Amino acid sequence: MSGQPLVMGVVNVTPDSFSDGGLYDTVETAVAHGLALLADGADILDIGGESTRPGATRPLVEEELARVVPVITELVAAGAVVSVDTMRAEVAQAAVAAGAGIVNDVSGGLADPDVMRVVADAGVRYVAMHWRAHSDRMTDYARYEGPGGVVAAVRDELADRVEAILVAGVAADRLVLDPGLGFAKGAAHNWALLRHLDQIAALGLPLLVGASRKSFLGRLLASPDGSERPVDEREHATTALTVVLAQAGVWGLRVHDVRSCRDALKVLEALGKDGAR
Ligand code: PMM
Repeated sequence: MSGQPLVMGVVNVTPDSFSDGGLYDTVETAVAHGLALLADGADILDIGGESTRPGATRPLVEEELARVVPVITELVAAGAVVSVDTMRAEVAQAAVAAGAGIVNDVSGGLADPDVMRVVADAGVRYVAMHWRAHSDRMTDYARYEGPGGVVAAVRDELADRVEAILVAGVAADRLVLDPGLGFAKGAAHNWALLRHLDQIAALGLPLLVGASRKSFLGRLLASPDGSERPVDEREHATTALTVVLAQAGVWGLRVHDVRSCRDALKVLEALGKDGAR
């Protein structure tokens, strides 16, 4: 089947996300941002209340609920397809009750296995990302020394998650995988995964990729003195990856700037070069 990737716009209702922490951390600013992303052409809004930047500490579950549920309720009422970015069953449950149609679990069910039960019971879509540990210690786990390196490890660890998720009762046609760029991965690991994404796609499930503004792009674009390009100046590199990933046939792109992503996809469409998914 030919088609363009779905564009998932990021709404981080957090004080401390790496890309936009503190910009949309009230219900009003988060909803306004979500509506702006919708106007820019987002297919899905991904609402998150926990920052996963390296070193981040976790919010209380009550804090996470208070951040995301009112925002989801309002954006669903505005007609958005909403995904909730959470690793907690309690939050996934409340989000689904508020109308979220997708649970985006960066831990792929490892942090709180009950998330898989919530997803199975609700029949919603489940994005399961490759993950090894919470953000306060994930850099300790960025080691891939087995044969095949990071690509084989991510493929095999995701295959294990698929098995557990299906056993938990999630339907295979509800499942999307994500290689988890930047999660227990250094820049070289991210590039290797992007170079060999076909090996992850070979698991036979749709892929979501979140490359937008991540620090491996900041490092790629570093100034001669070695300082990383700031987060808000990584958009052109993000757009270049949008083009490459769309042509690789991914199911979805998780991005902060929906407009530039949508523009790039329009160019591909005009050229008849949409990916196959
Ligand atoms: N990255 C972040 C948060 N959630 N979810 C998925 N599925 N894939 C990702 O790559 C991903 C994610 C971190 O980025 P942010 O702080 O800008 O949200």
